[in-house]
Amino acid sequence: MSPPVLSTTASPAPTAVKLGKISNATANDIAIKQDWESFTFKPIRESTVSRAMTKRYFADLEKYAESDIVIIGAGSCGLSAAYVLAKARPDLKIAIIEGGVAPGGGAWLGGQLFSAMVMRKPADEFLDEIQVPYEDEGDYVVVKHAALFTSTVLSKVLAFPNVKLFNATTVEDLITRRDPSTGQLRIAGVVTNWTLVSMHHDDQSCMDPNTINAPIILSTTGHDGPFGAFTVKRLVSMGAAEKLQGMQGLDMNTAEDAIVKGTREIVPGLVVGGMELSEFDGANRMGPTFGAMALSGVKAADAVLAVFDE
Ligand code: 48N
Repeated sequence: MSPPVLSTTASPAPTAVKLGKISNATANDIAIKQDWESFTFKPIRESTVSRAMTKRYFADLEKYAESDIVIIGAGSCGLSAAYVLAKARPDLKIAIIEGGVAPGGGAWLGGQLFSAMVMRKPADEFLDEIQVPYEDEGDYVVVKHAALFTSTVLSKVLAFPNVKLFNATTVEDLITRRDPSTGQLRIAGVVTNWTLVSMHHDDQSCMDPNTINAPIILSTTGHDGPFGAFTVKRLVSMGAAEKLQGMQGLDMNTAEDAIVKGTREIVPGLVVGGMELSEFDGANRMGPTFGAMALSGVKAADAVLAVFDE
């Protein structure tokens, strides 16, 4: 594709942005003809922009205060699960809480600084489902850039009308219930705050959190790190789990099967998937292969939906 050629001769006629030949389209099909000399946007008042954003955000906060499903962590596992859940159950309200401004977790690069993403079969079936192209290498496939997978699954998740992503928002605690007769703990929602506030509770006056009630939570907060493995660590600190087994050394073949097979509801109301599970179960890490993240998300969605089938 030849680079766009901007016509440089000033002329009274509209200066057209002439695009080079792009696939079968002609320049006229997609050229944006503007009279750049007299170009101007439609007028707006700053408060209109503010109201356009805040009206929608606070309507979403009100709507998702009672969610059907909360997913903690919009990494490759959480997003894959969100895609399956949103497509399977358009009647359910799904809130995704993501601590970073940018969702996607560790799936923007394939490994170290290398951009290609490897997924072992049968994870190619998920790539087919979300229509991400790849090179077939026999037992595994290669997506030419990890960001192609992550941006594609993210864009499809965000397009579902029953999904709301709350990014730059951190889950800093869990809502819990105790069964009055058995005393069994059940997770019944999440406690959230702006991530910047969550990061600075120790050095600024207390700012209380917000809450979201939901009958089922899927936690996919990744392996240990500044924010990683949040939920399983919180289970331990509240005495709901004895201790974390801790993620083990790298062994691709062992790790990926263990994570997918181990994805499950670990306490009533809480499903854990992805690398967060390796901290809980003591599974190996797999390093730069992502098939287990996608399929752990698919299996997590099954575990979540089972709650609604009960
Ligand atoms: O990408 P991650 O960290 O987690 P997963 O499990 O989706 O994918 C893991 C994968 O990227 C690997 O680690 C690969 C396969 N490597 C394995 C290996 O051997 O090293 O995404 C977790 C997301 C992040 O975006 C965090 O910002 C977010 O969860 N997060 C939270 N969001 C809200 N509240 C929290 N408390 C929280 N903690 C983490």
